Amino acid sequence: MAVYKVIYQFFGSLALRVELKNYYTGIVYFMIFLLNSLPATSEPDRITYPHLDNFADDPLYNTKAAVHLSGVPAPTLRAWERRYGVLSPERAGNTYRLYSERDVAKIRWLREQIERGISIRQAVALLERLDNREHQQIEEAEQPLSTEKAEQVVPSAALNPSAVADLSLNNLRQDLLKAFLNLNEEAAEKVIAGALAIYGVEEFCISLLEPTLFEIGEKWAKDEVLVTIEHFASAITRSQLSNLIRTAPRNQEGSLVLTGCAPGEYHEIGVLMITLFLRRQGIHVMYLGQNVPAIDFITTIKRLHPTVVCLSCSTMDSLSGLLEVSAQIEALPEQIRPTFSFGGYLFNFHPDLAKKLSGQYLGMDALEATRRIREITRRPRPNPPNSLSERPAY
Ligand code: B12
Repeated sequence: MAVYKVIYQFFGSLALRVELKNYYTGIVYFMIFLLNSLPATSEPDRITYPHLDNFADDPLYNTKAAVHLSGVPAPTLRAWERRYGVLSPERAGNTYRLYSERDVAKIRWLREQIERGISIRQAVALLERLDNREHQQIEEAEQPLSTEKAEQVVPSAALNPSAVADLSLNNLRQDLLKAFLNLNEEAAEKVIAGALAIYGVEEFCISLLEPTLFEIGEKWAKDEVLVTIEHFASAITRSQLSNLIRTAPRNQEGSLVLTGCAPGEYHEIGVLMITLFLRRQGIHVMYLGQNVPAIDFITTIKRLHPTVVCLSCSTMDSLSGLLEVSAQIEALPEQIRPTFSFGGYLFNFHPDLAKKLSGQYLGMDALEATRRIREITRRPRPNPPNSLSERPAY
């Protein structure tokens, strides 16, 4: 790039000197300028083993010092110790934690991985793998980031000592609720990033997002908050889930599961969670969106031959839409008829309704639904359609 700059400056000054005002020459200079501003192609991002054996293992630093040296706040360190067993600082006199140089190197390495978009769970697993390799004395202990199916998370606020004090789920729920009620996007994203640095994706969804939205819904129903707050909270949640779905490893083979909302249904966050969990389990899944008309479900089923169709229904008003899809699926030839399955907020409060519907009720939450769908996809299909292997590309 520097070469272009020199050429550009040289010709630029030459052009000035001879007062060359030719239009086409100007374009050539402009293109050189554009080339100059192109980003340099970079090497694939590499993850390097921290060579922990090079660091002393003697217990030296108290928590305050370890926080200072690593830039990772104390609650995050304790959570990494408790949940992932990745740190085991000695206890001085059975009370204070003492971290070694090696611990600090490890913490810094984990911090770097999270900052580049890997979840804490994956970073810990990767460290273990690299550690094992190192100890088996296999030479190649480095690998490109692109081969890791990295979960993209927002660079974490949990790594900012001043940003997060208490990372218990209870506290995170309160902080997230507060951020939503204050329409504070930055604060909400900090809480979310903090939670994702510590908790697994499933726990993050079920134990943080779901109860917080429930709380918002209760406040909305009691007229304590405006609908704008509800929209704001669901927009942020939706975008986080979409991000996690987009960056989860995508399997394009095997039994296909179509997920979506019944005709007339706009509550999609629960079924987005199911989509995410299925994708994270390596299941071929495609989300079709909110308020999908029955006829469009049927056309798509005929085209893609899914094994399972999973629909969400949260309100009584969309129950008729759900029934319509169910009836139309029932009428399909057996060869292409997928298992029709359903669930949603409505059935959590009216379980008897679920018994009256034909199709498979998948249970009260996204984890249970994921387990049951997984079971269905593992069963052999009675009469697989001939064209299954010729499923069109999409
Ligand atoms: C966000 C929200 C909206 C957003 C949805 C945005 C979006 N993109 O999804 C919008 C603004 C569109 C909306 C609209 C309405 N909403 Co609303 N909404 C909510 C709110 C606050 C959160 C819902 C949510 O996403 N929760 C988080 C998810 C994760 O929880 P969940 O949906 O319960 O899902 C879990 C389980 O139910 C289950 N599950 C969910 N789907 C599925 C599917 C399957 C297959 C299975 C097995 C399981 C399953 O697993 C999930 C996770 O474990 C709830 C409050 C609440 N109590 O939930 C009200 C709520 C659901 N809404 C309600 C109402 C009344 C409405 C409206 C009628 C308001 C209106 N007058 O316009 C409309 C109806 C729109 C429609 N036709 O669908 C009521 C429903 C009452 C009822 N029982 O009928 C609630 C309960 C609010 C309240 N307290 O009164 N809403």
